[in-house]
Amino acid sequence: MIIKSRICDLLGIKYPIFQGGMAWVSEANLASAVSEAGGLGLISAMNANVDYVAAEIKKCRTMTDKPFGVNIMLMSPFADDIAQLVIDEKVPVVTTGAGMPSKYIGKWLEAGIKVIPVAASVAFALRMQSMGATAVVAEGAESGGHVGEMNTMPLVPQVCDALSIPVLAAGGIADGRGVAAAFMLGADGVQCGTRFLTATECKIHDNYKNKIVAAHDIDTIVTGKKLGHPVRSLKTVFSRKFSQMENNANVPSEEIEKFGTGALRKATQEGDSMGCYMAGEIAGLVNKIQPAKEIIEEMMQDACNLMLKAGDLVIK
Ligand code: TUI
Repeated sequence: MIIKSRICDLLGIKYPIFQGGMAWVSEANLASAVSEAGGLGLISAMNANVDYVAAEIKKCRTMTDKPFGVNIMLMSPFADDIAQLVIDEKVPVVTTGAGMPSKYIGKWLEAGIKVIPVAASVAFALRMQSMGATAVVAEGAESGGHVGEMNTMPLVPQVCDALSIPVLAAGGIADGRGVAAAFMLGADGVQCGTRFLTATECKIHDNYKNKIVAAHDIDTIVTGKKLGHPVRSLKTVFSRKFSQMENNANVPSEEIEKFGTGALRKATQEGDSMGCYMAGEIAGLVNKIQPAKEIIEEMMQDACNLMLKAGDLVIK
């Protein structure tokens, strides 16, 4: 049993499931494992320079010959250079986050790259479609990391109604139930981040994986609203302190910004208690460490079974 959607044919992938491009998390090892398993693996360009991203692309190609993508975080100081690199390297798919990719889209499409921006509102998604985007990821605020204002349940069907290109749902999806629900909302696939944090091939510190496995439903918090870039992460000593600083009118924004600098790296590389453990609200549901292939096949098989069984609820 398999769910085939438009996005599978468009990208040449087996399963309509993307692994989110997570800063300090999504490198060649994880991305290639996801692509090799039939999903779309993504390398995060995060704030890294061209040399780092070029090396990850090369490494990914030694580990899989299946399609993969690069996620460009548009707040990166190297965004212009990475935008050119993906053209030079003939990367099959580019996703973007945390901003407006308008100035690059035309060049990417001309180079034959499939362009899939992350959108957090209908207006943004429509602009992306009008610029020729191949598809969009509609990401709700249940997601980990940088978040918009809309939640997945209301965002996805509204984006689907407004657009004719494929829509991938993201934010709060980590099992077959989430995948089935996304299709019911009109999506053509899903993007998952948090679930892949505990993939065997994900190279983050064990403390990070263990915190995800141990997390409960109410264990995430959004901080950074005052700074203009809200971020969802696990409640930790770091995030509580960050939140306190934000709620104290006497603490200047520069001091808060400084406190947060390097916190994601500390979490992913060192498992430090003062790290920022970005994670989605669905972390409470993620409770085992397993290979990416198992994650994908489990999610897709469960979704197939649920979608078949759903008809039993309908009385004609
Ligand atoms: O980009 C993400 N998630 C991220 S990026 C990131 S790195 C970071 N680190 C520290 C502080 C801030 C960021 C961690 N997580 N998801 C995709 C996403 N994009 N969510 C929301 C958006 C978005 C926001 C604004 C997309 C477009 C947008 O447009 C603004 C505009 O110009 O209209």
